[in-house]
Amino acid sequence: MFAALSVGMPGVAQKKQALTLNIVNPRDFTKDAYRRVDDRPYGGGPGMVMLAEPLSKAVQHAKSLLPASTKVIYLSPQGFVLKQAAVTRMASESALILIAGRYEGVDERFIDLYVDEEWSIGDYVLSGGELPAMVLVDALSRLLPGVLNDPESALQDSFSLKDQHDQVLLDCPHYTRPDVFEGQSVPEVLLSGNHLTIAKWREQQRVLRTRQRRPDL
Ligand code: 4FV
Repeated sequence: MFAALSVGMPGVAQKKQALTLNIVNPRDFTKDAYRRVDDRPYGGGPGMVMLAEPLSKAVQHAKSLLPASTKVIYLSPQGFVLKQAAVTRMASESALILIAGRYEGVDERFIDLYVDEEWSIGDYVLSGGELPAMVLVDALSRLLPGVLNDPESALQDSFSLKDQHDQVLLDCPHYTRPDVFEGQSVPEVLLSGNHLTIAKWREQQRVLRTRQRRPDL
């Protein structure tokens, strides 16, 4: 699954040596023949729970290769819902250890002993924490210095944009060639070459779109 991180922005970030990824498999830290990483839940109930031991050994191994202050982040639906502000804060860390769980979740004692922050990519349940971990890596990779060709574009994105009251805004509509597509033309203002008018129009569109689509913002 993690091969997807060798393409796109995470791939670019690695090629530019702005990002180093090490994938650690808890199965490599098991002792039994079946390399078990899960077991049945105390108290009964459906599904399996990830064992604390292999995860703790895997995290200790990862920590041995990283600064002692490295934060351990566990991706789970029980975490804070991830927003751009948190991604921006995380991007300033020199290293992070991301825990991708499976099954019903992990033994709570592992979380209590080793996890610094628990984050969710959204209020829905996936089959594993690998995609959430990769989502976070992707969001982080584009914020690392020297990764985006035009650093401006990171600032121009939805959720990176703030209005004059520091409110988060959705991004404005974007257009490219041809100037007429299936009978639909491009807003005249964008063809005017007047950068001030264009900037004003884009700002108005951001505010309008945010009000219409995300009144919660
Ligand atoms: C999830 C999320 C998520 C729950 C059971 C993995 C799955 C399985 N992680 N944001 N939403 N995780 O659904 O981060 O262990």
